[in-house]
Amino acid sequence: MTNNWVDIKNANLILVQGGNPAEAHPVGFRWVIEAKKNGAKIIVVDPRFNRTASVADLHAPIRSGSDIAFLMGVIRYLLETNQIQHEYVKHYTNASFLVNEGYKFEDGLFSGFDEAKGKYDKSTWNYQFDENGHAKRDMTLQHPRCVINVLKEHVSRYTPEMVEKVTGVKQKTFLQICEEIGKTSAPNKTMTHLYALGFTEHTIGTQNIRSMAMIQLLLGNIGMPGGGINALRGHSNVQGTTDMGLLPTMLPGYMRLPNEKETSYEQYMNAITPKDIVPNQVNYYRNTSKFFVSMMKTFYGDKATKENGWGFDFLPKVDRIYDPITHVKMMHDGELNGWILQGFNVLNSLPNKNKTVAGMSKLKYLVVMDPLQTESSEFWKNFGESNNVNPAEIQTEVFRLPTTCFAEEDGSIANSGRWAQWHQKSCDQPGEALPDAEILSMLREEMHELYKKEGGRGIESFEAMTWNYAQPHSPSSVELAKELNGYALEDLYDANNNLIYKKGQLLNGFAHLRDDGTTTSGNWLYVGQWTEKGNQMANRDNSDPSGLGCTVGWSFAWPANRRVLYNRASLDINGNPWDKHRQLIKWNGKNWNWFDIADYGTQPPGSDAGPFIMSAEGVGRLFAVDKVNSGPVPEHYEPIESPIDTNPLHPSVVTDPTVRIYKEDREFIGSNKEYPFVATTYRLTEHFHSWTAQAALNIIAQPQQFVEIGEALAAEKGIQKGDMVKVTSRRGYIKAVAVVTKRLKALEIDGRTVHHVGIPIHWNMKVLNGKGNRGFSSNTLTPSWGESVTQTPEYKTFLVNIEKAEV
Ligand SMILES: Nc1nc2c(c(=O)[nH]1)N[C@H]1C(S)=C(S)[C@@H](COP(=O)(O)OP(=O)(O)OC[C@H]3O[C@@H](n4cnc5c(=O)[nH]c(N)nc54)[C@H](O)[C@@H]3O)O[C@H]1N2
Ligand SMILES: Nc1nc2c(c(=O)[nH]1)N[C@H]1C(S)=C(S)[C@@H](COP(=O)(O)OP(=O)(O)OC[C@H]3O[C@@H](n4cnc5c(=O)[nH]c(N)nc54)[C@H](O)[C@@H]3O)O[C@H]1N2
Ligand SMILES: [Mo]
Repeated sequence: MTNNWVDIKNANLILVQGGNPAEAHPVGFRWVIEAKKNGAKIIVVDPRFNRTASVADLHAPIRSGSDIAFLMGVIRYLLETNQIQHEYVKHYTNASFLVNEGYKFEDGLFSGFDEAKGKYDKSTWNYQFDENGHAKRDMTLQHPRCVINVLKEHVSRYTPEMVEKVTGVKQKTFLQICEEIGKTSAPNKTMTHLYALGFTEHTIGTQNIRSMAMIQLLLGNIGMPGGGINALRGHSNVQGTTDMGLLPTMLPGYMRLPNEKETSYEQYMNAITPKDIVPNQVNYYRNTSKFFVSMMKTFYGDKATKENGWGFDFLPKVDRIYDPITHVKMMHDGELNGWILQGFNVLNSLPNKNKTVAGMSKLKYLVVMDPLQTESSEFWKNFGESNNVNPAEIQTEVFRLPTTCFAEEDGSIANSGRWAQWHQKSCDQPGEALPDAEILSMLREEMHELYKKEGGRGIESFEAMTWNYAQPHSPSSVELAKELNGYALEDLYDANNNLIYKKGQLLNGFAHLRDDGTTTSGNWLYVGQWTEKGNQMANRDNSDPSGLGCTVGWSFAWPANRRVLYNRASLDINGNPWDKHRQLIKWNGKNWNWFDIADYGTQPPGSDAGPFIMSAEGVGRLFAVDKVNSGPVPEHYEPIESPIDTNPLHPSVVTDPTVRIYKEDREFIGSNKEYPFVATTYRLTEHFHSWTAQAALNIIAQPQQFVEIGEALAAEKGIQKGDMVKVTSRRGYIKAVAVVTKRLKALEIDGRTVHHVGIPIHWNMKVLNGKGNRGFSSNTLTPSWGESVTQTPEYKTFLVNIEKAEV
């Protein structure tokens, strides 16, 4: 979230598009209700009339996978009707920047497409530069190559008629929503946008989010209390795991691992540190070397020296993408022998379950670290139709290492609003379970012994690793939290030669990190979480002098305990608030800190430096220079499995050409002749993934696997509520009870009637239904192709057929 949960109460309009917080985030949803009590309107754009829609002022049923057409239509409306926050757009976005003359968009493709590689050469997706290497701007916004004019031209095709044709949202409803959104272009009105997987789990996920961010920039809603673009995260600490770089190609604090071609520290650092392209900007990522070197000092201690590029050669180098879908492919190709699943129930979570099972059957060994007995650890068992395998043919050896769960450990959890909150252990774990950190440490010790005996590749990195814990086999949460925060390795002095830290002291903030080897920090974003004053994550003062939910005495929010990111954008360039009732920061003669911690440093009012300090331009991007793989501005592409076979905007380019589809997965693409209905998968409040399957109260509340269909589809197929149905995709089939509902309506798309089939995700082969039958995994049906930036599979839009099952 750019903002935080409590801040939602400050919004005038809440747009929920791409999520269902009433069901998936019922506790945080109280802040939506608070906003409603304060007079806010709620709009839900979702294929289903879900529980969030039931408390909304307006619900627009939309075809799953078509949000970009809707959002580009909104941008067209805002530009046509002149409902944008002009001052904000002019000074705080790249609207005035001139776009490279070589950039163009024609017949569904951006400039630079390489047909053979299926990739874009992004060199024209950039600005025009002057002789000093600075981007050219026209502050009058008149030049035809100004970003705002290029954008106007791009969105001109997204008329209300086109929006209806692609998305199924009636023009009247669409325009009603546009009108409400447009009102928040007033400097003292804000919209917040809440989203989760309805936006991300598509082959166009990154562009969905970008579209919304662009709308919020045009309206001047980013940096404002009650505004922002707010990702509602999934598992309680998934925010923390991404911050810590748990993706296979990432490092902590959103730095990427070096790739194979980067052979030195200097080369790598040069590639990941943005150059100034507008003079006098904060460009905070200019400090990347300080974050990186401090992290390497944490990883490798004295072994990381200036001479060896801070231990650059100890790091693994990336040669290809390593996401779980790729792991499964590698198993099929015989390139992967073993897999460690730590808190990962792949049989419930990865797409195309039958392919996953076939891949795992080729593994020599599988290690499952989990507090529960999971489907994945029993993938080799025959569960009848829902897992039809022959155990005799599967030679994979499975090791189960039972772990504790959060309530059995001390530690911190970072929520969607970036608050790291400390919690205490409530009870001991049962049986042989051990904390994850202890299991990993024991594995490390065993590996170390083996290395000592046998040697082998990677021994240098392994031996260079620091491991300074009181009990090396069992690091404590406190030790780990302090290590992440970071220390001074020497006495440290500021520019005026004043002592700021004595050697060995914990650091207060990332501004003190250095790239000369005198500081450590496991993750620059978390510096300040545990200082010499103690554990900041355990702070529990919820006083709110701002009245805006800015409780800086409660927990630690990264970065630097800031509650609203880009908060400098809530004031005009002279430092006057856009809304005097919504002011979090103000100039105090030295800096901007007031109720909130400002992210703008010490530039006085009237400074040239833009408020978007993390972009080299200092402004928000309405045109994304060379960042996104599928285009600098979002464009509607059909899902890989499309119910209409064409793209009404450009019939010659139907789907996004950059989507990642492995060759063998092409045979799994279903056609709408065989599979005419659009399926989408989602959550129910009463279950958490398949964890709750054996918990009596959850099973009582929601006993049986079901799928939802609208009345028109039920009538067409002769299905009655309560009938057992079979839902089939090109990947496999599931059986479930039919729920026939008014909440899913047939939509008219490009002259065709399109029906949705709604499939909750919680059942699996081990999960019992009320009658003692096993369930089926919804992921038997879903496809493995993924988005070109994140590789996220298209879980939310694919094609199925449905028929009455023979009982
Ligand atoms: N009770 C409970 N809560 C949970 C979880 C759980 O299992 N149980 N899981 C947690 C996790 S890991 C996560 S990531 C979050 C997920 O939180 P959410 O993303 O909110 O949950 P979902 O139910 O997967 O999907 C949200 C909505 O997206 C809609 N949708 C589908 N396709 C589209 C589309 O193309 N466009 C639009 N606009 N909407 C679409 C669906 O109809 C659904 O209403 O929930 C978390 N909270
Ligand atoms: N079709 C479809 N598929 C989806 C989705 C969808 O919307 N539709 N959503 C996707 C999303 S958003 C997500 S997040 C994934 C979820 O995919 P997974 O991450 O596989 O999610 P879970 O089923 O929650 O499995 C996590 C496992 O972690 C274990 N666990 C809990 N606490 C601990 C701990 O402290 N230590 C260890 N080692 N283990 C622990 C749990 O017992 C559980 O078995 O599924 C994805 N798959
Ligand atoms: Mo998730």
